[in-house]
Amino acid sequence: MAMLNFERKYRVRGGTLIGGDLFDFWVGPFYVGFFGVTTIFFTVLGTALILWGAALGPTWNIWKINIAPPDLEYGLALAPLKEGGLWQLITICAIGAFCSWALRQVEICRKLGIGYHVPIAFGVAIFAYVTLVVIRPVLMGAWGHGFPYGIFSHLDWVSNVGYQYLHFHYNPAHMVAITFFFTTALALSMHGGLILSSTNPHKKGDPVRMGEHENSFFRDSVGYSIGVLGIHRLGLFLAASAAFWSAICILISGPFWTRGWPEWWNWWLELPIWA
Ligand code: UQ2
Repeated sequence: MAMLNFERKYRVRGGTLIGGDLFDFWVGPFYVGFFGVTTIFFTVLGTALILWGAALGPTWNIWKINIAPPDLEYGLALAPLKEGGLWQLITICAIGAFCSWALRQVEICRKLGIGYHVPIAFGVAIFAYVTLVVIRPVLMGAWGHGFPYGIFSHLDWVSNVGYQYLHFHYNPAHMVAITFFFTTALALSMHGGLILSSTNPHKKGDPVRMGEHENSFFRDSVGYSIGVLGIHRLGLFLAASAAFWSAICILISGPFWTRGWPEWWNWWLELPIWA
């Protein structure tokens, strides 16, 4: 499996963004590259720092381990390691690993001569994470506004920050994000269902059905087919939009709106047409 014959054809030299030929090789099925090395570096260092933070106590209970950001009093300064400094270093490692991974995807795209859709899509997820732990904390003036690294602790953070704005479901960008998440699930289930159904003809031994049957199903049922390429454009748009509006909904909470989100809708009641 490690050396299918198509791999020999596509394992071409070049396309690297940095370092020339230095790390331009494969280990088993994996492309390495300069950014493969930096991914490993940040991942190993970040994981080691998480383990160190966990070892500082008070628990090894996997659900309760917590590595908290610095207190708000530290503002945007570096904090001592045991008082949020570890969180700051782990955040740097996480961003370093995520960006390295995206750039490694770019190098692979360049080798294959294909578009950059995958790294761009992954970049939206990175943007959502960076919004939570860098952009919003910087706009609010303290690293302490980042979320803590821990299973229960990050859930508590989401709940507490939500209640701070009284009722987060009234946040208009949150509404848009949720709508995109639901529509992504709808589109993906329709697509997965359609492909599996056309690949499974009723009679055993019949040839599998392709695009024309797929188009016909939706023409017959809802009067419209978006097409075999179009469904993937729609899927990428819906999923990237879900992540993008998630980032926007938390970004505007604090830096641009500090009161409860239900109150935001007063603009509707205050329209001059009601006077
Ligand atoms: C489709 C098509 C596919 C698909 C799907 C559709 C042949 C294999 C799922 C149907 C999609 C439609 C009608 C758009 C739905 C719109 C939203 C916003 C959910 O037509 O082409 O290709 O997988």
